[in-house]
Amino acid sequence: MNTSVNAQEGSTTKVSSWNDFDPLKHVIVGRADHTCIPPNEPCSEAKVPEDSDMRGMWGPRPLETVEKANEQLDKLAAILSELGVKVDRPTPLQWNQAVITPDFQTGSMFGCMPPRDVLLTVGNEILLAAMSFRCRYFEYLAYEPLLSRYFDEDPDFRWEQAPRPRLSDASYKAGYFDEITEAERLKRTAELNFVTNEREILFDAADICRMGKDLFCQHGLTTNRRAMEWLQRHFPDLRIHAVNFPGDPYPIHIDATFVPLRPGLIINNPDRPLPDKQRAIFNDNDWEIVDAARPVHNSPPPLCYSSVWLSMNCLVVDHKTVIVEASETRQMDQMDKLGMNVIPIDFRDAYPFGGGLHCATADVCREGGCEDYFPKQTRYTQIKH
Ligand code: DAV
Repeated sequence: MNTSVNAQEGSTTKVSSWNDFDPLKHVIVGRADHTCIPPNEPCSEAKVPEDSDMRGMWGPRPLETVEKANEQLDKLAAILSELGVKVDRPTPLQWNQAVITPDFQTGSMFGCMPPRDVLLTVGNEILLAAMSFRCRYFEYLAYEPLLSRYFDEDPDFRWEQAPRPRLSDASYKAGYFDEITEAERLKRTAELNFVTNEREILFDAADICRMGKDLFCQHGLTTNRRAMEWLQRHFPDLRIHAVNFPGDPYPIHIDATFVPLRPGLIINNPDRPLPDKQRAIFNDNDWEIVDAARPVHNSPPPLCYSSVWLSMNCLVVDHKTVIVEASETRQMDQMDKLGMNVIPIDFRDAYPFGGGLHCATADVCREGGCEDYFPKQTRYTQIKH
């Protein structure tokens, strides 16, 4: 362990990652310190299911749960180091502080366990997302020391920030969650009717699935169409696609729904299938979309935002190796059958802090370049026609 850490010291940073499956070289693993359950705000009820134990609660999470989550995050970092992957960690803030801007106030921040939500790595660029949750407005500060270092160490690194949203009440549909039923949620997902409106550019990085020249963006509670337009102008050489998953009553982040394992292969949440028309681009380019295995658990751990489908929120280390949560035996078996070597790791204590193994990491470097995996384009998903 120590030798591999020492061997990494002094190595210069190279920021470069075009997808979620090429051999992983350098990654950020989140930390649970000081994580809070944020107070209600116009969009946060989006994420808290009707029967959740988190309803009406806010404030710092219990210390023993923070310690357990950090143990599992540290273990993930250690395993990645042993695999030869360079690992960096964010610098947590005291998240239990109010956020006050000219446009809004909220009682606390959130945390820095899921770096995937805020950092979008595209080639030699790391783009800080324009997140729609007020409690996450200053989350990027936890990554500033790392980004600053990458900037000094890699002369080609592009450190970018999407337009900062104002997040005033005008950015949200008033009363969107008032007495909303699950059936109504599903109807609205199918109709592309979400809590945010199109007044501002809003997206979470975890809504974007990177596959070389093509970025597939989930239109949902945390990402709007205007963000996709912005991303298309920001990355003029790439193709931005809008996808959505009508079976998801809480469409937040694509990485427990649509997860590529290697070029040509994607696992898709069977409760949230990609609509037929949007499948055309995958079929036309000989990509296989298979139903993910069903989760082992019937419910998420206590005080968790995410669904049981964190089972498929895996971290692909290379085209043949994947890290999966250790209790998710069905998902592990499926990975095995799909020709992947599985590294199991206990991670359920980290789930409540913002997600699974993919959420808990953000790419700095993977081998490989910007491939065109989808030379045959269809009009059904593309933002620019
Ligand atoms: O199924 O709850 C979780 C994704 C977290 N980044 C879900 C999505």
